Amino acid sequence: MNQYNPSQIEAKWQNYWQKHKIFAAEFPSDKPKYYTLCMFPYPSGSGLHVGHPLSYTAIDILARYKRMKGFNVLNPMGWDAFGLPTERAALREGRHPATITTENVANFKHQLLKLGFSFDWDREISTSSVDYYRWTQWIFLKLHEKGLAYLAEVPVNWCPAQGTVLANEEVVDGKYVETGEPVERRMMKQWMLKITAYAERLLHDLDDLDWPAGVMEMQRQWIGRSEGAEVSFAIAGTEKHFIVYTTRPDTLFGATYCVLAPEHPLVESITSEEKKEEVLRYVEAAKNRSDLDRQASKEKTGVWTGSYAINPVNNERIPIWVADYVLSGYGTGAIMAVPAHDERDHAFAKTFSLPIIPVISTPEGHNIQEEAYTGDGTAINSGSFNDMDVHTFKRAIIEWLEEQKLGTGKVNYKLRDWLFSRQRYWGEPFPVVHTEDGNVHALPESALPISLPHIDAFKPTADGQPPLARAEEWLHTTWNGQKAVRETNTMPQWAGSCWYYLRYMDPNNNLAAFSPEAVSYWKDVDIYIGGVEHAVLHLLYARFWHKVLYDCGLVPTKEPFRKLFNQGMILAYSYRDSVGKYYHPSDVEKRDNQFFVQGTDTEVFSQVEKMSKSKKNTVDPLDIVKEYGTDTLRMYEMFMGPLEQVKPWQSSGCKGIRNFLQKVWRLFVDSSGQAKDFSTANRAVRKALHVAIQEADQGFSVMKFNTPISKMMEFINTVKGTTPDKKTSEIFIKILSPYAPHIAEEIWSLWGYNNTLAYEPWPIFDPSALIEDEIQIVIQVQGKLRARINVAATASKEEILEIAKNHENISNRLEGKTIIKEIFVPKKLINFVVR
Ligand code: ANZ
Repeated sequence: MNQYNPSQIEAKWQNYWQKHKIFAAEFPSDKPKYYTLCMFPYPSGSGLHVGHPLSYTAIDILARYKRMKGFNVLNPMGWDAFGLPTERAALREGRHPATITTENVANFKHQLLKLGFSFDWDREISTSSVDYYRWTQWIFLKLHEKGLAYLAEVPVNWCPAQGTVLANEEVVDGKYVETGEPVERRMMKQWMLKITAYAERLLHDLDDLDWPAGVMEMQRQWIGRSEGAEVSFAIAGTEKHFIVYTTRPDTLFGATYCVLAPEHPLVESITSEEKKEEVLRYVEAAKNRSDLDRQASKEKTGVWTGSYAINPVNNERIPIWVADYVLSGYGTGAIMAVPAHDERDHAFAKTFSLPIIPVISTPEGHNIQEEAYTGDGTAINSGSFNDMDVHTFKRAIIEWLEEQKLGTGKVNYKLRDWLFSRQRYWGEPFPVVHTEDGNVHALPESALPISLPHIDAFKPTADGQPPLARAEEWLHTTWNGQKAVRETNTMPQWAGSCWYYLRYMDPNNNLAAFSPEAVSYWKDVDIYIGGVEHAVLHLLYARFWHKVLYDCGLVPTKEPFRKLFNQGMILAYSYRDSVGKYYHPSDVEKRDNQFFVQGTDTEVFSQVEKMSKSKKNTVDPLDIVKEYGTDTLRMYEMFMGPLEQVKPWQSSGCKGIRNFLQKVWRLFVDSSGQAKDFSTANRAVRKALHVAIQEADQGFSVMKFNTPISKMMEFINTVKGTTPDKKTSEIFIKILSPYAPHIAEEIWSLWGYNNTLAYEPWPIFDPSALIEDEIQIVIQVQGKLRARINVAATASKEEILEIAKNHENISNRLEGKTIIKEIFVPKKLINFVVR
């Protein structure tokens, strides 16, 4: 075997690792733990593309490094296997979601095994397996026990074509993002989780996390804490009043009208006879608009109710309007409008010619009739509060409102409770029954698991019941002797991923979700890597469940993921003709710097885009493995650029890495496939080696993997084709091993080692190796050359003088004399002038 032959080497080592369970995490263990985690994949029908291994490779390299550093590493993999896309595929293909899931998982696993990741496959989990989801149901019971799960009639996004409700994030412009099918608003009885009870902690505990600033900011925005006041407005000529929420109580004197949300309970009773028809029509129309839509819309619409409110600070009568830019689900569903200082109110006031009165001083030249002023300033037109700065004013007016019993200070959150049920089949059944008397009962733990029954029709029933209503036998049960039916909604896909990192700690436990011993050893995830698209939902939901489990005394840490890293997306070149049709890159040729469909005159244009089947630009990692080998694929993914950067894939870029690995091979392996003889130590080579160790060490602390690879390349160039000494060679193979583990294991074994190098101690960086080669210094006495000395290039003046004075040719000339001058020319010369 004189050639570097990755396909042979790689299969051999992958089998070896599997067979000997080399990467099984120890438990119990005396070693310190390190828990690395990639966001587990959704096993879709299209398999992995070269974007997936990016984060897996980075985590794998880190996991391998930590093992060599003496940690007991937990590096697991599993499947986020429930969910709507599989159910849709099942409908399309006329097959069962369970069958499709099994097939897709097998395909994903086959691909992952070929990529040489050091996962502990004995800990593999799947959220759709009953051994897993019985514990998801168990956690639901905990939530229910704590009053954090409840049924409520809520407005939902109902997609008639899919026959299910959708999450807010799944609806854009009134359409289901996956299919473009229309979505309407409906009131439905749904399971809700009270995530709002954790709003303050979810916000506060962000401060202790080592997460990307952008992700934390997105969570802060999503939680949306604001401080302000609730203020009571009387309705003129009645005994009634309503309460508004405002973050700017300091602008109360500038309120020139009020607005109720169309859904506000007072709308009907305060609307005057003449206005009734118009108002009702408006309220009806608003029903079909989503909150997002209502907020985003620049055009302001609304209707006057015919009634007036009394502004509590100046007793002015101001009109009460109904408008859909005020949402019923936020604050109190009613506002005081201050057009001078709020952009939305300003736009509305302009549309309906309502007065705009400034109450905060504006900068020179600002025309308040043309544009709202939202900045700071001092109070004007505000009675006895005039001249106060806004911050003092805010505190003072809240105090005054509280004294007058007209209002109170108030903190609000944008965060809403989590709509936790779906009218779908392929999800976790709720451990809940409904008895004939209309009561709802959470089942006891002993009733778990509630298995998902096998049914073949996944569309909701004709009367709008979820598909599980068809599972007659499963559906009917009893509760304390009473007839009962099971809950037919299922949990959303987010449920399974809320706690999977805990199950990996103790995946085969069938008496508990995880043992207290396992969780007290593994604690939390040391580093979690995944796409930034999960910045809010998954990461917020998982944090919420973790905190509930913490409150139940079931986990020892307040937060699940100590450090988070977002890898950048890998894009790919796609080719499209002038009418928008995509072509596979292999069907495209380049002529005169232009691209054409092979053998035709149809010009195509190249673009860098997200990889997708429809754009024909996905690259299968196994194709790269076939052509170049897994080690090359792994290293190229890391060498493309900083891990967090978005970058385009170029298969041809693998050639450089492949050449590098070929050089490594030839350096250590002779033409008969035997390890070459080592040579003697060389200072320059040792320096290049330690530069590479240093760069690798620093890289691991910040997830930087491209520059360490270039230092390894520099090492190979410095070596210039002669095998270094034994120690240097072994250290080099060790630092290469996390990146290109197969070739490293092979060379290691050619050196006669029988064991994997996965647990060999990681080399220790030696800063002295970086010291430049020595320099020569000329020493004179009375201007005459008397000696030459070699010193380290970094030696100080004092050190050099010391060495010079002790040199035998010098010391005898200085003896009995007095040095009157020491002439020192750095890096060159010393001249002692004596008397
Ligand atoms: C008067 C005012 C004057 C306001 C001003 C702002 C600026 P955040 O920060 O998002 O909490 N608001 C209150 N409830 C609302 C609802 N249900 N739908 C739409 N808007 C609502 O914003 C709170 C501000 O948004 C509140 O403060 C209120 O307008 C509006 F110069 O009150 B403000």
